[in-house]
Order: sequence, then structure tokens, then C-alpha cells
Amino acid sequence: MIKLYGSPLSNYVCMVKSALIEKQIPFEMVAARPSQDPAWLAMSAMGKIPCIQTESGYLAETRAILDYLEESSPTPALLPADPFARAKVRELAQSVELYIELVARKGYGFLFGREVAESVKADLARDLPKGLAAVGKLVKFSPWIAGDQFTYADLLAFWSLGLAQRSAQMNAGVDLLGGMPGAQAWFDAVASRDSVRRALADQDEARKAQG
Ligand SMILES: N[C@@H](CCC(=O)N[C@@H](CS)C(=O)NCC(=O)O)C(=O)O
Repeated sequence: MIKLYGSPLSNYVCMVKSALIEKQIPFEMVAARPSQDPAWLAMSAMGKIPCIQTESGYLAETRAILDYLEESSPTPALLPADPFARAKVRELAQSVELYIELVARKGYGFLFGREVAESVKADLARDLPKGLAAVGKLVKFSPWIAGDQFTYADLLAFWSLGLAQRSAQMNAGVDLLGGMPGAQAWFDAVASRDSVRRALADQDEARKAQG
């Protein structure tokens, strides 16, 4: 059985967890934190979470994991069958990660009660509108982010935008969901899927346990 290493509080771990649930792949959650410990680096080369253990070995990096799950367990599918449509989903997922998630992440210090530097806020104010404009050209919301099929881009974007929306608003006054017509209704639809509700419930439980 696949083992998923990570914390329920990590949005990247939630991407993988909700994909495993969507694809009805049995898995076991193993508590792990990011670390530079050599034993962990042997499993996850940058020391990040998530990492999965498969029958073939360890695998880190969320988009690589999502592709592995898709190829090793093709149904239910989280990518379209057509090669170009698949590539468009990957283009969208990669764009959300590179130009929204990773930009907004620089301002996530507020989640841990840390002051966000003015220079970081200025970076977000400069770069997020560009990312938003790019992603805005790729999204469909008809009803899912890449069109009529629910794909892993929905999961990646949902778990990215939940935090990125807060960072963008607090640090740079940018409204990511408001900046893409149809995004809020899509966000709410993804939030109501069983896979996402289960991961959100695990987050609530972990927050309560933290106190
Ligand atoms: N590129 C990684 C990003 C994962 C990531 O940033 N995970 C965070 C937790 S949400 C982490 O491990 N942070 C610790 C670190 O960056 O050292 C992936 O796609 O899985």
C-alpha cells in the first residue's frame, strides 16, 4: 500500500491526499515534517513534504507524484485521454504553481505570526497580477478549472489558492479569486467534493491537536 509522508496541514500534502482519495487508491498516512536530516533527504531530496513510498521506491515533488498516480492507476482519471488536452491540464497546473503558489508563498509568514517584510510585499504586488493574468487566460471554470472534466489541476489549484488568496490579499491587496470570473463558484464546488472535505477535516483535527 502507498504510504504518504507529511502533515495534514501542508497544502501540497493535501493535493496528493485528495488525489489518492479521488482515485480510490488505498494509502496510509505517515506523519513527517520537512527536514534536512540525511535519512529524510534520502527519501525526499529537498527535504520537503509530501513524499510517497511505493512498491518501486520513494517519490517526492507533488506534480511528479500526481503523474505517477495517474499512470499507475489510470481510473478514475484525473487527466483527459487526449494528449493535447492532458498537456493543457499540466500547463495550467504548472502555471498555478509557478506563478501564483510560489509567488504568494513568499508571504506565508503571516500564517506563523511572522511579520512579512515590505520588500516581499512589493514583490508580491509586482508579480501576482502577472501570474493572475496568465492563469486567467488558461482557466475555463466550465465547470472545472480545465473544462468539463475534473482533473488534478482542480486539486492543485484549489489547495494553492486557499492559502495564496489570503497571502495575496493581506500582503499585496490582490484578490486572486475575484480576479477570475467564475473562480469563487468553482472553488466552492471543489471544496464540497468528498476528497477535499476529508483533507480539510484532517486539517481541522490537526489544528485542534496543535492547540
Ligand atoms: N516542490 C514541492 C513543494 C512542497 C512544499 O513546499 N512543501 C512544504 C510544506 S507545504 C515544505 O516541505 N516546506 C519546507 C521547505 O520548503 O523546506 C512539491 O511539489 O512537493
